[in-house]
Amino acid sequence: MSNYHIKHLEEYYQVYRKSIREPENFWEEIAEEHFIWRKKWDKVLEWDFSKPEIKWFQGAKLNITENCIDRHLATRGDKTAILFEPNNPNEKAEHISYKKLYERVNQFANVLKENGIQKGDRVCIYVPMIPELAIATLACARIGAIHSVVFAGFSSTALSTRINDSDCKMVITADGSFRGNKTIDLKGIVDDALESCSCVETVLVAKRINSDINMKEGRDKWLQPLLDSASKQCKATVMDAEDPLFILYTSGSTGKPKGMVHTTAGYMVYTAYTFKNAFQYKENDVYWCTADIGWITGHSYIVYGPLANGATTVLFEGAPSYPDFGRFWNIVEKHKVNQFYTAPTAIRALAKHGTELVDKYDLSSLKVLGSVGEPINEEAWHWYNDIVGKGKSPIIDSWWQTETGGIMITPIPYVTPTKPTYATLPFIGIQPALMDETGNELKGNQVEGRLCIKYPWPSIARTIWGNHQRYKETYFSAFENKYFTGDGALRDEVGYYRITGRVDDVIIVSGHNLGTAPIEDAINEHPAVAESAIVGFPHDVKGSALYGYITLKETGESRNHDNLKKEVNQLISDRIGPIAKLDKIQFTEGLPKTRSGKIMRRILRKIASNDLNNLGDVSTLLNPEIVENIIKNKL
Ligand code: 6R9
Repeated sequence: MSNYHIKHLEEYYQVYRKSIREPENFWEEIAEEHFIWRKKWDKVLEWDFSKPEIKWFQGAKLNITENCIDRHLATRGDKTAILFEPNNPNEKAEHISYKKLYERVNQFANVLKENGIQKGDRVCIYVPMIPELAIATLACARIGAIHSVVFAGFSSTALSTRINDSDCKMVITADGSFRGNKTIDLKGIVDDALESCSCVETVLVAKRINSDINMKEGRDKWLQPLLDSASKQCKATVMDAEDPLFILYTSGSTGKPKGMVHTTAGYMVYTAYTFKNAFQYKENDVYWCTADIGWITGHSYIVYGPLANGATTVLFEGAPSYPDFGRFWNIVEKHKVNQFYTAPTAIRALAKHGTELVDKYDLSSLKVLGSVGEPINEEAWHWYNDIVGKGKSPIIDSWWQTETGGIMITPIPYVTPTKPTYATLPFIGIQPALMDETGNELKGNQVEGRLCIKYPWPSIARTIWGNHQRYKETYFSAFENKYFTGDGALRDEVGYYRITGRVDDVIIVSGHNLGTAPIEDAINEHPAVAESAIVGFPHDVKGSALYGYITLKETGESRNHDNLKKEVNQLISDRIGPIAKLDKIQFTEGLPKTRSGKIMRRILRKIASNDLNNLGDVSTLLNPEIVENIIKNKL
């Protein structure tokens, strides 16, 4: 079938050129051949980045769940759709077939309807990584309700802000969640949040940890009895191509979180197509993405992309460290995982514990290793490539964003030769541009600038919920007629892209623009270093100077910190140049991270600049306690 599954580099270039020369014809062919529609479109694309307005497949009618579930029933009814691996390794894994998924999604959808949810209503899903999370998400899509999944590790304040911002009528949650050997009182957090949310009428509660919780009369209902008595048939609501499918909040550098709105048809087409190619998924492969469905990575590449291809997708409830740091590899062996997709932060955390826990398991099923979320530093890349992949499973370092809906720059495994720390080539249909500060596009290779996209792709977010003006200002105002990503990147001599970090993290030292990624990359090459983050702080002469926060590997061996500092600066000097040497180096036990594993350089920057009264909300961090610790030991 034409162009759907790319198999070699020449084909990539050929299909890429076609997708750029005739984008509408290209996407129309993909949409026509690989999805089911209640009605086809009248127009493939209409767009104007100055408004901004983007519409794909206008006039088409469809339901995404018919594409993700119903159409597979005839050929894949008994195939596992979702493979649930519980937190506790001794609890049995659950194989949910496409047929079973169909029934469970329909039952859930009927429960939503019976509880007053209609097309267009917003439903907040605050559920841990258990099957109900994916099923609730799909159930909303079945009846055209707009889901807003909030990561079930967020605080009650973060939750209530998100519920109120999009006026959710219902919250779906669980009594609690497991995380390693701990439990979290989710329902308690929901109760707190709802103190300040008058829009919520109903709370559906899944039972997971069997804890004793309060149920508010008239508002809270146990989910299971409702599901048990619901019909296994639920007609899919027919949606317009541009009807919102979901809202997903992403934090801005300032102000309240942005509710990115994704719509139905374009999102479906692009996530399915990227999934198939970026992971080279083949029928009967077992695919596992370790992200939480609370992030875009989970939406696009645990739920929608894999299911639209009839894939088997693993849903893991637990943590990489439980019962020990070999858990990921244990699961790969147990379920014979073929494609494995995780984040650099996880790779670094696991690499810290050596190779023994990897070597213990049979990882021969692995064919593709993916990385997403942050720049992957060279050392982590090699560890992943050599130790986990044994040099035979290509790494796809995939760059994309909540706003882009799907993978934008990535190697295609077994097609694009990989290069450590490089996301390599634009995906089919993606037209990147590097811009200088004055708004000129940098043509040719061996240039570095701000990363923009020149032309719409099907899964670009269409707006920010309730604030189109902010959408325009954030993404379409920095550079005329271009989507601005907020990231910096360079293009090497063969046209490969390397993401150098957020542009707001760029540090100007004595007039030189320095990205965070290459410097951290050099530091992390030191055998004693586990992780590092660098930020700028004001300096009389240089304008800004560099402050490095470094965590060390747990080797047990005691190291002389003064020597280490010298060695680290020597490495930076060798790899980048003396200009990038650090003025201050603080060794710390951890780095502040977001729940999705991104280092919060904003907080580190404030600490380095002594701006301690202005740290902002640290409660949504993974490890808020580390902030105090870093302040106490600051230089
Ligand atoms: C999918 C996701 C988006 C930001 C993005 C960039 C960083 C993501 C990356 C990467 C370098 C990669 N990022 N993937 N940086 N290399 N392969 O993570 O979405 O949570 O919205 O974050 O993450 O800075 O702009 P989101």
